Formats: sequence, structure tokens, C-alpha cells
Amino acid sequence: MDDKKIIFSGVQPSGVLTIGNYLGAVKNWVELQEEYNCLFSIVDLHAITVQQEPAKLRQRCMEFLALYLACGLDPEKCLLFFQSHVPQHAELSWALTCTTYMGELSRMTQFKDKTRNKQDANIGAGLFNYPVLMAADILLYQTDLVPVGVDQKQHLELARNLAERFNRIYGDVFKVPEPYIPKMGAKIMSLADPTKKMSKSDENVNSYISVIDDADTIIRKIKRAVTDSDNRIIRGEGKEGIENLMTIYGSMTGRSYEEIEQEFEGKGYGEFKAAVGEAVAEGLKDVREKYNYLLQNKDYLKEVAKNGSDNAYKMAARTLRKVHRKLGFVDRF
Ligand code: ATP
Ligand code: LTN
Repeated sequence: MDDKKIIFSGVQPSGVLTIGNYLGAVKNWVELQEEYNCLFSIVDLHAITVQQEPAKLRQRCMEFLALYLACGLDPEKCLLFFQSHVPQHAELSWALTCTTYMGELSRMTQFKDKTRNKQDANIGAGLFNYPVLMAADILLYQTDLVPVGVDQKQHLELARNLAERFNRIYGDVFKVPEPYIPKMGAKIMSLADPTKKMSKSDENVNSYISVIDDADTIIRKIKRAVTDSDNRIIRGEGKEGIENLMTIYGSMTGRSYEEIEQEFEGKGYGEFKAAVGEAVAEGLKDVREKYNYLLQNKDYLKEVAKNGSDNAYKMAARTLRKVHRKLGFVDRF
């Protein structure tokens, strides 16, 4: 293995990939694959923390793989695989569960958000344990950097704590990973409610843009995006909707907030929204076409996933073997 740094990240195969996922995560991965040893996983074990329809989950996993590729991830440059194909994820997750405190998991804001208004008796233990599985994903590969949107920062902090704790109790096994959060685009907000993050499992299809929406749909959704009654393209109190569109536009075009303010000084929301819609449609033009093509090539997708998991498996097995020794398990006879 060369001495390039290792990157791991994952996306759940839930809903459709949105421009939030794209700008906050996948678009950056495409750049990172040039410089690092990258592993990108479709985290199906995480997906079953909420009940799934098996046939749909299976189909969606393949669609997500096609989407990764369509967004520009290149299997010659990074490993792409399904989490469930590398059993060490679940195994390490158990070992880490045994050094995790209930208190730590209770403080996770994503857990609190997802279980608000629910009774304890009806909350799945998988949802509670979700961040431990995520820590296992990361620590299995001796990961240096984890590129994620800002919503995952707390989970990553937990992964760091678990690595340090395990190393302290049992001796050095894990590398302590660092977050890698983009400067712009780390949190894209819902188009329907700019105080909420854009989420691919949102019921309102107008709240997000899918990376495979066609140009007309993209332009229409941006046009309908909730803004404010002021008519200036600047950031500020009560202007979350406009700020969000500025972020989307900036991430798509590489322009800073200041440049965007200058570009649209004296212009109205109609003109600005049209420009944002065009930029997004243009940026995603190839993704849709590539995606449709790839979906017809199931054998190719399987080959990519097989190669990805074969290689990931070898790396994961190395770490898990060390973990077992440290824990005091008897070697296999
Ligand atoms: P769900 O709605 O199913 O919880 P999600 O849209 O939040 O999903 P995840 O699978 O949890 O997506 O996240 C995949 C990656 O995309 C993560 O790195 C996450 O930080 C990033 N991400 C998700 N939503 C956004 C967003 N609105 N803005 C920026 N990055 C995001
Ligand atoms: N929890 C993440 C998805 C995820 C992940 C990971 C991200 C699972 N395992 C490991 C980075 C590294 C999410 O919901 N976005």
C-alpha cells in the first residue's frame, strides 16, 4: 500500500441523492479521489435502522451505486462497495458498542431529532446505536479523513472518542480520524423551509432537488423556493432562503458570497433564481444521462461493487484481527 492518506465516507441508500448530498459530500469526494486512497460505501446496514421494504432497498442500493458513478466517482481511483458485503463493519460495531456509554449516544442530536415525540418503548435500538456503527465504518480502515456535511460532525467526534478510548484501554489499534468539512455547501437547506436541512427522505419533493431531476424541474423548484419579502441578494437575519440559494449557486459555480452579491446587486429575486436554476441544471446535466446509461449495465455495477468489497474486506480484516487480539479473543484454530 502506498503512503497516501485514507479517506472513508458513506451515504445511506434512502430516498434520492439530493443536491445537499452532492454539494455537501459527493462532489468533494470526486476531487479527493485524485489525491487520496478513498473508500466510499453505500451504508445499507445504516439504512435498516428504519424499516425498509426489502425489494425497494435492494433496487435503491444499485441505483445509488449508479449515482455515485454518474456523479464522477471512478472505480479505478477509489473503492465503491456495499457496507453489508464487508461483515467486519457489524463485528467491529459490536466491539465498540461495549466501550460506548448510553449517555454519549443519548446526546447525539440526530438521534434526538429522529426520535422526537416518540416513546422509548417504540424507538429502535439500531437507531440509538447508529453512531457506533458509523465509528466502526471509519475506524476499520485506519481512516485519516472523513469528508461529510456539517450534520455529521458530532458523530465524527464520537468516532474519535471511541478510537482514543479503545487505544487507551487495550493499546494502540486505531488511527484517530479528522473531519473534512467543505467551506461552502456543508449545509444546504430545504427549499420549502430554509431553517431545516435539505434531506433526501423529506416527503415534500419540492423541498429538495434530486441530482437526476431534469432541467425544467430544477428551474421550477428553484423558482418556487421559499425566500423573503425583501428583494436584495445578500445574507442576513431572516434571509435564510436567499443565503441558501447563494450557497447553492456558489458551490455550483465556485463563486464566493461577495462575488455573488456584486453580480446581483440591484437585480431582483426572479433574475437571481433563474441564474441559480440554470447553474444547477448545467452542473448536473451529465449526471442524469450517465445514470440512465449505467442502470442498464447491471453487470458492470456488480463488477464495481465486487472489486470494491474484495479490497475493502482485506483492509478491514487486518484491523479486526488486531482488535480481536487486543480484546483477548483466542485466535481461530
Ligand atoms: P436522510 O434524509 O435519509 O437522513 P440525508 O439527506 O441527510 O439523508 P445522509 O445519507 O445522511 O443524507 O448523508 C450523506 C452525506 O450527505 C453526508 O456526508 C451528509 O453530511 C451530507 N449531507 C446530507 N444532507 C446535507 C445537506 N443538506 N447539506 C450538505 N450536506 C448534506
Ligand atoms: N451517518 C452518515 C452516513 C455514514 C457515514 C459513515 C459518513 C455512515 N457511515 C462513515 C461518513 C463516514 C449520514 O447519515 N450522513
